[in-house]
Amino acid sequence: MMKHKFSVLLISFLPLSGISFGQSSNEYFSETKEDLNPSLVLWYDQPAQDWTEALPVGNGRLGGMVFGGTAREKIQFNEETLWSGQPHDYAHERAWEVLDELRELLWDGKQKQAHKLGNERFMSQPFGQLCYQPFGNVVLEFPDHENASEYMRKLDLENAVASVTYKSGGITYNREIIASSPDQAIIIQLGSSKKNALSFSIGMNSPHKDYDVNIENQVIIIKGKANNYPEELGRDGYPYPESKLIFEARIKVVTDGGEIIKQDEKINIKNATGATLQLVAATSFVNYKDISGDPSSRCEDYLDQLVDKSYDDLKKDHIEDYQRLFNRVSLDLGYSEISLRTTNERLNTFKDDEDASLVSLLFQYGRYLLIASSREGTQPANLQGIWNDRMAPPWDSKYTININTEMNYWPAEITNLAELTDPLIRMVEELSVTGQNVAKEHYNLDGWVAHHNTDIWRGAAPINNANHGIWVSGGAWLCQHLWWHYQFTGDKVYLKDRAYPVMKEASRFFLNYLVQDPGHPEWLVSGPSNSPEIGGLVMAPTMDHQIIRNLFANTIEAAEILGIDREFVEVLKEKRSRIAPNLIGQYGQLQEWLEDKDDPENEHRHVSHLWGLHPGNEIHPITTPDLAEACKVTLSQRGDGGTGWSRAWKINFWARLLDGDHAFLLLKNLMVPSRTTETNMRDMGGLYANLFDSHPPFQIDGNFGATSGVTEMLLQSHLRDYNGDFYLDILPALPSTLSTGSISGLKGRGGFEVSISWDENKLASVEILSLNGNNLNLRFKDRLISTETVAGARYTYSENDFK
Ligand code: FUC
Repeated sequence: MMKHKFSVLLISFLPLSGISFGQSSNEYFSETKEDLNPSLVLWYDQPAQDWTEALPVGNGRLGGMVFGGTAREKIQFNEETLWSGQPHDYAHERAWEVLDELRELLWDGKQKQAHKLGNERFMSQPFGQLCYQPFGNVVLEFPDHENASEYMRKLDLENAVASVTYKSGGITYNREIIASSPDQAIIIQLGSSKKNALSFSIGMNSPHKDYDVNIENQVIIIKGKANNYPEELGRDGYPYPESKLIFEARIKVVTDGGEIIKQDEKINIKNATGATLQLVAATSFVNYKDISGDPSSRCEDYLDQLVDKSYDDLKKDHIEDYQRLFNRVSLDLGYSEISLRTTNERLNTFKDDEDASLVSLLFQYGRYLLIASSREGTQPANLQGIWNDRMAPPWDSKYTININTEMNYWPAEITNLAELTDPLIRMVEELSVTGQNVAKEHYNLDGWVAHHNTDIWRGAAPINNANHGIWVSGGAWLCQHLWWHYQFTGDKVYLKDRAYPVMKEASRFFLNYLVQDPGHPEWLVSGPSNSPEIGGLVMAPTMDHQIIRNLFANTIEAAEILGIDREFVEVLKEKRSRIAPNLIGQYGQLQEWLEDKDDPENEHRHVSHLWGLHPGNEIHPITTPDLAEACKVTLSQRGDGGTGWSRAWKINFWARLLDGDHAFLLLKNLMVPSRTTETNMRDMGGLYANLFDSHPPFQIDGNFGATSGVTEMLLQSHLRDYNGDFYLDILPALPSTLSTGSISGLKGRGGFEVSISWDENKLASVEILSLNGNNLNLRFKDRLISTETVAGARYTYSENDFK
C-alpha cells in the first residue's frame, strides 16, 4: 500500500495551532488560500462553466447552485416539492390475477413469457412515475466586470457559506450565498470595497413554459405552473397524470446606498455599496394527497419574517443552526502543502498523491450535503439531493429504492445526524399507506409493499419493465432505516408509535407472499422478483431473502422489546427459519440466485446479493467466515470499478470485510475526475469538479456512500454478543494510507458517542460517551473491553487497556 508521498511535509493536525479559519466580514477581502482549511473548504480560481462545477447550497427545502461568474452570476435554484404530475394511485387493478401464472412460467423456465405477461398485466399505471423539476434561475449582471483578477470562489463547509471574490477596475467585489433553514430563504449578499461602486441588474426566470414575471416595489415575483411530464420520457400509452402544481418565487432587494430602478422584468441597482437579495419560493404542494396550498401567501409569509433582519443576523442564525448539526463530528487526517491547491487540482492528482485531507473533505461534504438536502419536515434527499437543473432529469431525479435512496441515508445515524432521517421515515410511513393498495391489487395480500422506485406521490407499484420493476423488497429495505433509528437512539416511544406499526405491516405482507420452492420444499422463497437489475424476472433472488430475514428479525425484536404480539412473533420466527439460506457456488462465490448460475466475468454495477454483508448484518468475517470469504470472491469477480454509487457501496463492503486497504482502493477509484457528464453505465464513475458524485451523470448517492464508507473504516457497530449487546469495533478497517488521525462524535448502535485518535496505526485513545447506560463491548484488533456503563458517563481507553 502506498504511503503518504508527502509525509515529511505534514504541517499539523487540527486544531491547527495559531491558524484561524474563522473569518469576519472585514477580514473577508484579504483572505488567501493559506487561510482555507483544506478539510473543510472547496475552492476554485475560475467561475463554474458547467453545472457540475457550480457549488451547492441548501436548507433541506430550497437548493441553489452558485456559478460564481463575474460579469454574469447565475444561481440555479430548486424547491423540493416542484414535481410534475399530481396525486395519483399507480396500482394496477386486479394485477394479482396473473401472479400464480407468473410464478409457474418462471418455474418452468419461461422467463420471456413471464416478462411479456408481467408487462401486459402487472405493471404500474402509467408504467413510470413522475419527475422532479428545476424551479428557476436568479441572474445578476455586472456591467464591465468581464476583466476580473484575483478571483476566488469557495464553499465553506464549516459555516455553510458559498462565496465569490474578485477585483475589477481596482475595486474588490464579494458575494456570499447562504441557504438558511431557520429563515427559509436563500440569501445573496453583495459587497464592494469602495463606497457606491456596486451597480448590477437582477433578473429571475424559470424553465417552465407557463410562467410570468412581475415587479412590485422592490420585489421580483415569478408565478407559474409546472410543465407536464416530458413527453420524450413517456414510455407507454397510458397517459401520464397532468401536472397541477403551481409555484411562486420572490426576490426582495435591499440595498446599502445607491438607487433601485425597475426596468422591464429586471431591477437595476446603481451605485450602491452593498445589497442583500432575499429569495423565497413555494409551491401548492401540501402532501402526497393534497396540493391545495397557496404559494403566494407562503412566499409573503417567508418574506414578512425577514423584514427586520440584517444580513449579519440572518447569517448568524444560519451558522448557529447549521453548526448545531455539522459540528457534532470532526475528522482530522492531516494535510500538507499539496492540500492548499484548488479543489479541482487536488481531485486531478488524488490517485497519485492520496492527499488525506481530500478524504476528510469528501467525508464532511457528504454530511454537509445531507444537512443541505434533508431536514426535519422536508422531503427526503432524492437521486440528486435537491439539486436539479433539468426538465427531463436522469431517472426523473426521483427515489430509486433498490439501493440509491437507502445509500443517501447510510451516513445519517453513524455520523450523528439522526434527526435528518425524519423525511425518510415519513416517506416510509406514507408508502406504507399507498403500498397497501398495491399489496391488495398486485398480490391480493394484506400489509404493504413497495417496488424499486417511488416519487413525491408515493408510487409503490412496479414500474418501467417487468424484468427489473417487479422487485418486492423496496419497502422492506427502507424498514431497516426505521429500525436503525431505534437502535441508535433507543427511543421506545418512536419504536412503538411509528416504526413498529410500519415494520409489522411490511412483515405481514411477506408472511403470505413467500412460497415453497418446488426444488427444495423445505425452503420459502421470494418471487416473482429480481436481483436488482440483473438477470431479469426470477424466483428466489438471494437479496430478497436477506432483506426479508432482516425485516422479520427486526420486527420480532421490536415486538419483544415492546412486549406485544406474541403469536405474530411466533409465526414470524417459524417462517423466518425456512427462508432459503445464502449459498456458496461453484467458484466459491456467494450465489446471486438459488441456482448456481453466476457469471464470473460479469462486472455488473449492482452486487445486491452482498446485502447481508452491508447494509445487512447476517454475514460477518467473525461469525460467518465462509460466507464472508464467498463475498470476497464475488467482489473480486465484479471488480473494483462501476458507477459512482457502485464504487461507494464497495468501499462499505470491503470495510465490512475488515480490509481497509481494499476499501481505500475503492475510495480512490471513486475519487477520480468523472470523464463524462452523460448517462453511461460503463466504467466512468467518479467525482465532478464540485465533488458531486458521478454515476455518470450526477447522482448524489455516491457522496453519501463515500461518507458512510469512510465511517465504516473507523467504527462499526453491527456485530452483537449473545446478550444482544453491540460491539463497537474500533478502527476495524483502517487503511495504511490513513495511519494517523482522529475523529470525534461518531455514533454506535446501543446509544454511544465515540471519539478515536490513532497514531501510526496505534490506538492513542478511544473515548465513549454512554447515552443510554447500555453495556459496552469495545473491540480493537480482536481484543476486548466489556463493561457496564452509566448514562451520561464517559469512558476512555488506550491501546494498552485492551486485553
Ligand atoms: C438504478 C441503478 C442505476 C441508477 C438508477 C437511478 O436503476 O441501476 O445505475 O443508479 O438506479
